[in-house]
Amino acid sequence: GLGEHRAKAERMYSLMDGFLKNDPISLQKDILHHVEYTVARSRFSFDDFEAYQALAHTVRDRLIERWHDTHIYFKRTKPKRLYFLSLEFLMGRSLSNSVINLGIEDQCAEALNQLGFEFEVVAEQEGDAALGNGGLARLSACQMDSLATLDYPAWGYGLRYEYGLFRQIIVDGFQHEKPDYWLNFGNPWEIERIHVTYEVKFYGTVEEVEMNGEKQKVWIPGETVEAVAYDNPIPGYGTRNTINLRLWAAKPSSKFDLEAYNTGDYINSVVNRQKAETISNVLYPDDRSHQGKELRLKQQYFFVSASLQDIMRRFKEEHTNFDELPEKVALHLNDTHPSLSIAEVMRMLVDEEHLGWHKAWDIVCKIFSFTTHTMVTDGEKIPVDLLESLLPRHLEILYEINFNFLEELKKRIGLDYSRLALLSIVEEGAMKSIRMANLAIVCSHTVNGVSKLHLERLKTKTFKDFYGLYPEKFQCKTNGVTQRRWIVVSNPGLRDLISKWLGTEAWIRDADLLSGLRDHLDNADFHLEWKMVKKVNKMRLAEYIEAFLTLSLLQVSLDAMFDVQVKRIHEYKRQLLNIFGIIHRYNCLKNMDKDSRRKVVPRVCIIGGKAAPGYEIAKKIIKLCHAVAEKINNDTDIGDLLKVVFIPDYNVSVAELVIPGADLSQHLSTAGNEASGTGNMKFLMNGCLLLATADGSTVEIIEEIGEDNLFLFGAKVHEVEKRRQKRLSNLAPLQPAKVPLHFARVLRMVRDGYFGHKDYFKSLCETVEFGFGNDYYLLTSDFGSYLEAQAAADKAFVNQDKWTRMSILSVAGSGRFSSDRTIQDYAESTWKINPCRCPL
Ligand code: KOT
Repeated sequence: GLGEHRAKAERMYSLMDGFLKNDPISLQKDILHHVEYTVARSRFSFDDFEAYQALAHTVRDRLIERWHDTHIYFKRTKPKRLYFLSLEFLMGRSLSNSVINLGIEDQCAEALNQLGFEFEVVAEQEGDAALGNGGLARLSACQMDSLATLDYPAWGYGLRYEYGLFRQIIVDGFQHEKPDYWLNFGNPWEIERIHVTYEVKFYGTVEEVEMNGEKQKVWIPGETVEAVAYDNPIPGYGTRNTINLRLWAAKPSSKFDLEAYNTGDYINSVVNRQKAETISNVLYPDDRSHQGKELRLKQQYFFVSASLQDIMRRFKEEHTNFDELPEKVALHLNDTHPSLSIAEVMRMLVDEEHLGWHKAWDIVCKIFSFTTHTMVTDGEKIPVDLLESLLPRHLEILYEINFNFLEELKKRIGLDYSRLALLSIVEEGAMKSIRMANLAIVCSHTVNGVSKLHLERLKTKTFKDFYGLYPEKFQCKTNGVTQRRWIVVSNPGLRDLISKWLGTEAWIRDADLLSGLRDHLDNADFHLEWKMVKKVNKMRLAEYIEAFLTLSLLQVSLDAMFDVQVKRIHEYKRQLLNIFGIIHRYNCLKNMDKDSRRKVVPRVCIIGGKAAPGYEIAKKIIKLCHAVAEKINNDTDIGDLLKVVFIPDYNVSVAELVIPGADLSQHLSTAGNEASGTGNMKFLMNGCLLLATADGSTVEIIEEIGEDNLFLFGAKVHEVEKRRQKRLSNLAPLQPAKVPLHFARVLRMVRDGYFGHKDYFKSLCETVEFGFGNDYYLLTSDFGSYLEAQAAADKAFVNQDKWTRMSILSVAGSGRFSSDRTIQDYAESTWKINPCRCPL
């Protein structure tokens, strides 16, 4: 009865009363225990890396405890769960983040201290988990942190790539890629679940069989691979809740072994086993280009199949009737990459659970939501040929979904074949293929954009026709980033300063409180401390630059403005505009007399980012950056007035160092190209001023802090199309007066070999020249406005009082860009899930 139930609950809660203690002595004991028994080193002699491993395992134990408690609690309360499906997560390092979220940083630091170690040094031993490319993947990581912190009953699902995003090394100014074998020294942050495995099937044929007098399709697969779960605990901040990021690794199925006996070809079958593992071997390094490769499709399905088997198993453990699925399960598609899930759920419900097509379809339409991260119309497509051989049953299901969709559509819009062709999930033509975005939109109850501007573009351009059909599906969920990692972990000086002046640490769970900093806007002491924090961060960054780039013996001045552009290299992000601006600045300096030079604000221009290995133009941008740096940095006449630094191998941990040390950051995408941008938010939170176009989420940053507190430039979204037309038409003069003159001069310098490598840079120059690339991203027409914004930044920097006010107002206005706000919005209006807080 009830009493028995209560007694059982009480027993459980008392067991849940964590038994690992968090005082420095207990932590120290555990660290030494792990040095001896996990790392297997003598507790009398171990180095920084071994100290890292031992501390990591000490923290891991505590995470596991909370992880268990959380999951027992979820199992008991059976809330509606969110499953966040993403092929990419850029987690970065875990130690500092975990220790902070567990609230044991001081204790850990003290425990280490007494053993003769320093926490920061130990934390730096950890390598990044880089299982993703860029913005989309880091967003997933920020969102996991918010889901845990806000106590949502959520799970993340992803792939455990053995090789994460390639490491970038620079040789002679050229990018080279090195594999990132990140699991080399073991990974203490994952728990291998050798018993949580599922079979994933590929290839084969579809046959029709009679079952209970009805015809039923069955898929007879040709190949089986096993998926093994690796769990990565995600601790919330200020809560006991610790959720799970479950990543799948491929391993050969025991079915492979059977074949070996059958064919007698032992050696070959062992070699073949190896092939299974290649599925989760390596992350595709292309930021948003889809190549229709079979291995990529295999990865997607492997991920989808394993995750959905796991999700369905859990659902069936807790519930008996599939009608309950929409009340208990929300499946979120992070871009189109996991959208095969739709066909897979249909297959499971129809072929395996025998639900009947219409009933299954009804359920499917209630459980999926979808976020798109791109402005472009030309989205992910899967060639039908590939699907036909790899997933024949799924192809049939996709055809049937499309058939039903088009039939419905005909009833609504009539036989307008050109429109039907546009909306169709199947693209006919030379290369027949499945349009994943169309599939996701048709089957999801919500389609989310990642900024207001992005949503507007989705409605009026990218998915205009779909918006006409389903206006209620389209929603805006402006991105956010977690202030735990982007302030608390990466900028401890600012964290302390904010907490001191707000008189509370509550902003770490409620970023809106940051607006309270405005109360101290004119306080001289506050200003002084604020500037001091920035200075210390600039010192850290300068040390890194000087240590890393010893080859060029570069020294940077702390009085200089640290001007930063770090992100993936893309033409639309216009790193080239930045470099052209630098060359122009150099020209101006060269033409200045001594007197004028004295008034110049010294600059350190920092650029960092990876180019996709096959993206030639992006690679040339990196080389140009180095060529320009070499010329300028070695010009003794220029001295400290201008330095150019390329930071190699930009990743999450480098970002944690660079962002807090930046004075100015650049976000230069041609308006209408960056769906949101999240780097801008990280810089904003760190009191770095933005120099940016009115693109993506920057438009909303302006709403929060006002146009006066950043340096805005360039064509607005509505002007871009006109300017492009103008560039191409013969009627309008191509080169109005003065400003393009500067641009032309800079371009000519690069083209004529002023920075060497004339032939190599030719095709790069052509992207902005007429009759060639036609300057699609409008560098020419934005150049004048860009230089004006740069001049405004110089001017503002001279007035340190004004600059500090702008910096304070940036942080004070950053509350809306916490991923906590984004996640709460998703939870309430898209997923319909409630917090489920594990008792302490
Ligand atoms: C990659 C492949 C296909 C489609 C989209 C992408 C993609 C988009 N990868 N990263 N993004 C970025 O996602 C961020 C988070 O929403 C945005 O802030 C940013 O604007 C996107 O470029």
